[in-house]
Amino acid sequence: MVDNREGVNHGHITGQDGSYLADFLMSKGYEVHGIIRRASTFNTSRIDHLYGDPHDQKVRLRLHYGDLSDGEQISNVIYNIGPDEIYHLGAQSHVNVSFEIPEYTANVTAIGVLRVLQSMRGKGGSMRFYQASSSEMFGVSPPPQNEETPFRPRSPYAISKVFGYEMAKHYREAYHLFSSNGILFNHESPRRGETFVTRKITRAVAGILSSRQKLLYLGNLDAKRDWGYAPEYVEAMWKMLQLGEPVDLVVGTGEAHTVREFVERTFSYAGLEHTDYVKIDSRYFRPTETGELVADTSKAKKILKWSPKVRFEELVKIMVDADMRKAGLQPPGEGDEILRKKFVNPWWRVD
Ligand code: F7E
Repeated sequence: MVDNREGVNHGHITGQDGSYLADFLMSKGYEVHGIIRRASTFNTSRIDHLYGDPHDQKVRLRLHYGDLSDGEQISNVIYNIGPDEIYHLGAQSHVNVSFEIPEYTANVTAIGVLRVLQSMRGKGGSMRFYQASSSEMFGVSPPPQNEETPFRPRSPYAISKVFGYEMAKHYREAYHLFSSNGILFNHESPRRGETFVTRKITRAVAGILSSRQKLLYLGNLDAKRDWGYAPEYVEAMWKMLQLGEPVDLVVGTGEAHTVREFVERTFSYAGLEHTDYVKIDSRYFRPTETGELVADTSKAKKILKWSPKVRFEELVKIMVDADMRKAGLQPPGEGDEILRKKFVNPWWRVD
């Protein structure tokens, strides 16, 4: 256990990865500071189980208001806390939405990284920085993709992520910051946002079974992705910052499946016939799609000694069980069983 260490989990502490990372770091004894955006509705449901009364001196999770579009505030927070580690997970992270709001996406997802790096540089010291880079950056480069694969991004989101990646590298080379890029392929969980395709599908199944939803509208069923289980990926993030040197690493499962396969597995696990419920709606097609994205994780296996335990079909079951439970239904339970077998003492709250 590491005591008295601080980790700023920047930006998306309220998101899927931020909430798991907060679980993980707190289980390691870290004091965690997260930046949250002001909203008129509560947006902290994923971290409520970690949050205590801020008047209590022993509370090890602190939240600060801030926004990646506001460099001064980011700089103040970093200056005042002086963290040991910064995990930069904040972004406008929805690829399809980035076609609708490209300027906002570039401001937050691209320039946001620069704002954090500049603040770190200004503060000085030996902070370590993790940049949430994305497999989307590979775009139409043929699979499998590794650290040497050229970026051929296909969306404002992916282009913004390439900027962030290059900046993280630039600050490492120019100013010797400990700055690492984790190039993560898709990673999912019951905490995944409801508009990403996996969660949209598993939630729809629970909605159909509980008569709250009739049909599921989707876009490109032929898209192929490398889907892993999110808690395992935040461990890889942390491991990257414990290395002797900063690195850029690809993190994924090495196995790709189509959206259609995800649909088929999800519906059949829940005892439904997908052809009765799934319809295609062109609004979910993107103006440009990536090619097949599949990770070549040889470098991560060697350097990090990291390899994922949860495979595609298991991920489906874990997500369906959780969504059925949330809908007040009794799940088949195979997902729960997989979790019990593979993770004896999970450090995260199992949903
Ligand atoms: O789409 C297809 C869609 O939105 C996956 C983000 O975390 O991972 C994520 O980006 C695939 C695409 O994730 C629907 O066309 C079909 O090919 O779940 P997604 P994403 O775009 O791969 C990367 C690594 C990130 O960095 C991102 O931040 O599914 N698809 N029908 C659909 N996608 C959505 N969302 N909705 C549909 O109805």
